Amino acid sequence: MRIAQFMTKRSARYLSLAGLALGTVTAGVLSSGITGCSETASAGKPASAQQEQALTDSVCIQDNWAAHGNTQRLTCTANDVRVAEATNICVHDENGDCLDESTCIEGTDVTFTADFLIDLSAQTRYDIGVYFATDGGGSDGALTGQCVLDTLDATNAPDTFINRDSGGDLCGDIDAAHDPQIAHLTITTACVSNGDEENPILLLPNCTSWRQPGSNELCDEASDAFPGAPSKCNCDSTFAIAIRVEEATASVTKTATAACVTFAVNVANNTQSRDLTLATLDDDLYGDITDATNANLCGTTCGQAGGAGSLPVTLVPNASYSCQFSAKVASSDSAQTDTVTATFQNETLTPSGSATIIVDLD
Ligand SMILES: [Ca+2]
Ligand SMILES: [Ca+2]
Ligand SMILES: [Ca+2]
Repeated sequence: MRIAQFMTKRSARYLSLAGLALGTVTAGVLSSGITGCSETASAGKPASAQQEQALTDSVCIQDNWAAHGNTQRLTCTANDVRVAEATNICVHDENGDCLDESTCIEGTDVTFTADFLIDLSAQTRYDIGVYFATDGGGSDGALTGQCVLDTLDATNAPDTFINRDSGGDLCGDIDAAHDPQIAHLTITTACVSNGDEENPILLLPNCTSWRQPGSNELCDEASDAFPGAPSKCNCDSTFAIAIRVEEATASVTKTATAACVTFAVNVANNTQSRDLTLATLDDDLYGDITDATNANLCGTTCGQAGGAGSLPVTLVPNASYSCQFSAKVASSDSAQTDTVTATFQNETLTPSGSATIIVDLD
């Protein structure tokens, strides 16, 4: 998963303050903070399913060969039987249904069903074993590591299955009259790309094994399907099928879009002998700054019983009322001026004070 994060620098600066005489309101910028960030994220989920076929084993071909007491390295130089093609691909979703598009997320497991065409280019061969690497294959494809082994039977190859053996042999064979074999297999494997940068598809290294006349033995479980000799197998470590491999990507972007700027407000009764009763404080850009529910505000102490005190409030001569509010200021290259105006009960005076700021978050 790659994460990209961007945070723009911010700057907030104030340019000027202004106030009026008599009842005086001053507004100043105290501080600013970033707000209004957004995030997006997504991630893929692997699907999983049980193997459906009866004659399967979780073993790679060299490991299975060795498990039967063979010490030579397999060479798999023969070409008698090979996996030629995969068609009718269905990538399972978490419910086992086919995805609309055959894709998998690199680094996760993918479960799919496909029809594998298994070609014969020799005389009759017996007890076909089809090994698929389920770990991407590593350096040696389906020779060692993690693999699934399937034999052919009437269930997974219903249209082409033939078994020319008798005596309890269960493993499908291939002959000229039943070529190619078509194996309908469900495989769960690591989603590994074939490395094609323009069209990355699922790498599915595989090997096939068979028995030639003279080494045809009883095959009644999947692990009996191993080569009749070190050369009697075929491996394709670059085999890939049409399941598009997508990189597991997610991103988070974070952009500063607005700042909370805190303004200080001071309302002074500049008279010598007259009480003034402060009634309201309104900002021409942000509205009622004594309303804590005002959506334009990040917060306010103005008019708050637990803050600067509720309004109305009586100011004796030379007394003042001080509070502060924070407002959401959008980023802008140009100066923004807002003005706070006070009103008083039973008075017509409406003093105001302004502050001009630039909040440039680029
Ligand atoms: Ca391997
Ligand atoms: Ca057989
Ligand atoms: Ca056999």
